[in-house]
Amino acid sequence: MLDGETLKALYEKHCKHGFKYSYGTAGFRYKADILDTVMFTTGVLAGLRSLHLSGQTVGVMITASHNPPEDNGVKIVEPRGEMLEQSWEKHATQLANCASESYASFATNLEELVKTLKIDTNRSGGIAVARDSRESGPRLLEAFEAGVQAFPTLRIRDYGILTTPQLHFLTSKTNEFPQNVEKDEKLYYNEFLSAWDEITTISGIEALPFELKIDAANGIGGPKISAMLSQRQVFKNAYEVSNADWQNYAALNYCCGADFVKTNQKLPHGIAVGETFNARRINCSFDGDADRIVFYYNDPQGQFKLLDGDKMATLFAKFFQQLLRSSGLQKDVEMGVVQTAYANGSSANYLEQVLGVSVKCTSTGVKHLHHEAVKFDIGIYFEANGHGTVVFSSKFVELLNSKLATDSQSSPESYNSLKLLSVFTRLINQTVGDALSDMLAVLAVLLVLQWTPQKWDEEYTDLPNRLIKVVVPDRTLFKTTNAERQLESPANLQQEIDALVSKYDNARSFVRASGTEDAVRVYAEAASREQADELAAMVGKLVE
Ligand code: 16G
Ligand code: ZN
Repeated sequence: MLDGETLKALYEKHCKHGFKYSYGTAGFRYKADILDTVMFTTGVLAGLRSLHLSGQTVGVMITASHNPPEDNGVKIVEPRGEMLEQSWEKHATQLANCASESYASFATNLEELVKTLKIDTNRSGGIAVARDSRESGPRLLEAFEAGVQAFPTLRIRDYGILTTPQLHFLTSKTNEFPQNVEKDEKLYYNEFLSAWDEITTISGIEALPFELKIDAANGIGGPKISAMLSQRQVFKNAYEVSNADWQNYAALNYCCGADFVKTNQKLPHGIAVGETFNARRINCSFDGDADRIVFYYNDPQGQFKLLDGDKMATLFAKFFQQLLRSSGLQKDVEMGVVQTAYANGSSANYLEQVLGVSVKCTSTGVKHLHHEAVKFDIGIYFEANGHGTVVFSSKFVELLNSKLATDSQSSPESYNSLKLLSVFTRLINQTVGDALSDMLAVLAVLLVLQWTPQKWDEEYTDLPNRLIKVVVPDRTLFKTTNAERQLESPANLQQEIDALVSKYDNARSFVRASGTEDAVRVYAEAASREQADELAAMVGKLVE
């Protein structure tokens, strides 16, 4: 470990005083100009984490996702690509707050951590770091790297600008693959494109039978999706990337991107609707760091129709259920869908009543959903906002492989289904929700089923819903229970909400404090658009 004098000099160069930080739903996220201290301590903490995990490489992503351009943030990724182990979040928060107080306080806290976590600071370890396209990224990276220098035995690999899921993927491959395999973007593209190639072979297509429009939120997903799709002839002339101006910092997430489309339930800037209805036209929006995606189309009446995370979860559930049946595996494999309170009531109803699939509800944030999803053999998890993926248990993958090895004599239908299931375990980025891989997976399902976006949408009809944001003096007063569906405090507020909800048809509403913004969110759904809007507004008034 670095001597005190040198560490202090680095601290003084990068740290400022007087702020209070908290490692929230997706790491630290604030206005970029107050983040230097946090970046420095996150460098130290990521180093500690790697040393604690016997020197395995830990990932770090500098991003504020769908937030406005002046924000930034940072999150730590576990060696296998998952979110930081929950018990370490408090260490991250504490170290940042001590550093924000004084060097002495920071140094004492660091010493305590090393001691209580029994960390051997002389061993070697590794950090893989990347950032999204924000202007503040390079400055914050510098503060982060200064923090990592606290442990001179650590190697840093700086990947430059990546999407968040690319960083998760490369972190996990760094630990999984031998040293002589180059862990770079090529590895990432090859992984998903080679699975995609099998889909095109199985479906026998030479050209994508969709007109695909991609809104890249003026973020890093734009150049990355182009780099990916341009490698395959099948996409030639079939897609167009809009809002791809990732070097125009101010344009990031502005009037475009997955969050804008989901929240406003309308087309983003830069995506126009054709004059005439085209059943094969499909649009999608990424968020700024390309870990979320939502799809949408305009129906024959010209009406905007959203295909969000719930629609993706239900599409995958239906598809995998069919494949499990036709391959004779449905009795051996447990499939489930994990959602949050934001999932549309109709989607849960469709999954449980129509498909007969088990549904679990967790708190918001990928780490909660992922944790529940890995309990299934096929765990499908999506937040309504488009953040999600599918995870497959190793037991399931082994079963598939052994069936594929022995079942080639069985019916062609069953063998084909086994093959498709196997391809999907490779087409989907299991480490985390990934706009690029999710996009390919959704297109693949539509191709195999020969469905149009409208056909996909017709499986069930969303209940009209409204999400609003209410700024309150102290959002920490809002404490929830039952996977955020009910309030515990402030006292009596839940009863008042329940009383309101009972006045509307088929209605539901809940309130929770945001983990990424200083505000409280109110969600309401009901039988009609007017009722949903009115209910959201009424509950919003109660909360104010
Ligand atoms: C973060 C979460 C996202 C969640 C959102 C909720 C991760 C990687 N990201 O962006 O999943 O939907 O927070 O934001 O977990 P909110 O707490 O402000 O509503
Ligand atoms: Zn994101």
